[in-house]
Amino acid sequence: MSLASQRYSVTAYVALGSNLDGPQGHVIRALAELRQLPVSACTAQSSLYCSPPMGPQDQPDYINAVMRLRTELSAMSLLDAMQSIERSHGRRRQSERRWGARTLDLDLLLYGEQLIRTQRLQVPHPGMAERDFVLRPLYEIEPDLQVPGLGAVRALLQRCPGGGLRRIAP
Ligand code: A4P
Ligand code: MG
Repeated sequence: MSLASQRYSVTAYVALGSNLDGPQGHVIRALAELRQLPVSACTAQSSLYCSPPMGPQDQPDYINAVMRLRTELSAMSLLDAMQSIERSHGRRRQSERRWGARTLDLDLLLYGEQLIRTQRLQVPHPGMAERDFVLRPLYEIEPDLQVPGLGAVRALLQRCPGGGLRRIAP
């Protein structure tokens, strides 16, 4: 770990997903943009994965990945920054249906050990334990991770039904 990242105090995990308009490009650019967040440093990045859609099946496959950061941003400031990146990728929430196609979805999976349950932000992200496209990349970058309130990522992954996920790029 670099000197710069040692002074940051919270470890956060962000999940990325895209299935519209050249999804691999959206995810690769968003990973680069997350690396540029203020008072933050990326400490690990998973491979890219391709996964069949969870939810409505009449939509393209997704590209997914997970990034680990150390950050001095508050959880809310980090969410603000993530939503600003989503908007810059053309994300328009009003025209979307639940679990429907999107150019870029950034979900805050974990923020330190914190359990956050506000209307605007829920951490750990609800549903992460049922999503192999979240758990596999998370396990790849940190196999011994303990998810606050949910247990070992290894055990969560073993219990999670496989959904045809494929690793496509390092
Ligand atoms: N919000 C609350 N907690 C969080 C958090 N931890 N991280 C709030 C991010 N946002 C959080 O977000 C709606 C609101 O959730 C935000 O305004 C924020 O204040 P959203 O991104 O519009 O919707 P969502 O919560 O992500 O729910 P939605 O639309 O049901 O999408 P999902 O659940 O993320 O599912 N299949 C595959 N294979 N791979 C995928 O990545 N993704 C989806 C989208 C569907 N199917 C998929 C995939
Ligand atoms: Mg989201």
